[in-house]
Amino acid sequence: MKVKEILAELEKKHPGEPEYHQAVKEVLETIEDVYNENPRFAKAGVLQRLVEPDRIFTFKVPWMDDKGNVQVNLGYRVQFNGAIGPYKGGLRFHPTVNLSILKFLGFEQIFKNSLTSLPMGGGKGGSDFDPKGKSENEVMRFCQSFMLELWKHIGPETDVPAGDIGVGGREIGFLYGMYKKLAAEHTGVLTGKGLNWGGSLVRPEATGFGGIYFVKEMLATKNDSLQGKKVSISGFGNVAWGAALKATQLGATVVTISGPDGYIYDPAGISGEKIDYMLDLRASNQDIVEPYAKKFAGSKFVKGKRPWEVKVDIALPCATQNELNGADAQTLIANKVMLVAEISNMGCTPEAIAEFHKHKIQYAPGKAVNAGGVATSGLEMTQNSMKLNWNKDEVDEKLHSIMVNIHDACVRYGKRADGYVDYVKGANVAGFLKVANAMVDQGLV
Ligand code: 2IT
Repeated sequence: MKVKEILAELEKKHPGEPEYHQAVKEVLETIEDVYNENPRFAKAGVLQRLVEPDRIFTFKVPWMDDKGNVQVNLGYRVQFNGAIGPYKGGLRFHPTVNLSILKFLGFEQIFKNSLTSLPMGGGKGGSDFDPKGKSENEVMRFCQSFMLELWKHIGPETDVPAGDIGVGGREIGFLYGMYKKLAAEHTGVLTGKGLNWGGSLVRPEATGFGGIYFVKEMLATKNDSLQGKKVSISGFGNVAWGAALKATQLGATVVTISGPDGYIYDPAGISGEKIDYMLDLRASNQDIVEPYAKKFAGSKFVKGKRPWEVKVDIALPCATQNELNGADAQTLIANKVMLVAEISNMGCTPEAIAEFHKHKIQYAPGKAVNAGGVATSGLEMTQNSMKLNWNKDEVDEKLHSIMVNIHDACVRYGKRADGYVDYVKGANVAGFLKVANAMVDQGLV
C-alpha cells in the first residue's frame, strides 16, 4: 500500500479537515511496515476502510437561554470503528468543535481503546456549545436537547459516550437523566456517571493517574523515578488535576498549570489545597487561571503565554490538541527536558515530535499515555454489566496494570536497534494489529 496515495485521496475527499489528516498520517506512516508484512490486511482493504468512520450523525441542538432567547448549536456523534467492541469515546463541548476535530479524536480513540485490551471500538462526539459563562440551567437545557437526538444512536451494547473537554460529571448527569427518561432504562449507556447511580470509583482521577503511571514506567526504563523531578503541566481541568495529584504523590514538584488566558508559575509546587483549588477554578465556568496567582503568594501569572518556556525535567501537555509546537519543543530541549508525555489528545504537533525524536528525548503520545481514562470507563461498563461496584483499590490496581501493559506493548513494537523507544510507532502498531485482525476476521462489512 502507498501511504501517500491514501492520504492524498483522503485530503481530496475531505478538504479542510487538517486535524483529521494529521492524525491519520501519523498512524499510517508508522504502521506501513507491519501492514505490508501481512498481505491479508491489504487483501481485505483494511486501511481504506479504517480511515473512514463507519457513520457520522450530525444534528441541530436548539435550546433556550436564561433570557428567553432561542439558541442553536450543532451536535455530532462519529461512530468510527466497531471491530473490537461497542463504539466508545467522549463528548466534547467547546466552540472550536467541528468534524475535523471529532474525526481526529474518533480515529485516535480506535487505537487507544485497542491498547487498553478491553473490548471497545472507537467513537467521539460533541458540540460547538460553549459552556463558558453559561448558567447551570442553561447547561441542563442544552444537555437535554442534545440527548433528545443522540439517544436514538447510542446504547450500552452499541455506543457508550463519556466526557471530554467541557463535559464533566455535571453534564454526564444531565445527559444521563434525559437518556433514562427517553429509553425507560437504567443502563450503562454513559460512563463518568456519579457514584450513586452507576459510576466507578477512580474514573475522575483515571486519565491523570494513568498518565503518571505510564510516565513512571518510561522513567523506570532509565532506572529513574518521579522523585524530585520538576514537572510542567498545561491545562487546569480534570486531566491536569489528576496528573498533578498523582505526580505530587510520587514525589515530583508540579510548577505550572495553564488556561486560555496564560499560565501559572508556582515554584513552591502545586500541591495540597492548591490542587483542590483547580476544581474551584473549573467550577467557576470562566475558563481562566489568573485568580490562582491572586490566591497563592509566591506564584505568578504569565499572561498569554504557554508553560513550555519554564525549565523543567518533565513536560506534560494536559489541555488540547497541538498545544506544544516545534518552537516549544526546541525551548524545552534547550532547557534540558528529559521526558515529554501527552496526557491531552495529540498534544504535540508533528514538528515537536520530530524534535523529540531527533534529540532522543523520551516522548510518548496521548493515545498511549492518556488511555487510563477510557480504560477506567471500560471498567465502569464491566461493573455496570455485573451490577456491582469494585472498591477504590480494586479499580486503581486494574488501571495500574493496564497502563503497565500498554507501556510494555509500546516498547515491544517501538524499540529501535539502539535501544531508543519510539512510543508513537509502538502505540500505533500495537493498537492497529488487534483492530486490523478483527476486521479481517469479520469479513467485508
Ligand atoms: O479522550 C478520551 O479518551 C476521553 N475523553 C475518555 C473517553 C471515555 O469514553 O472515557
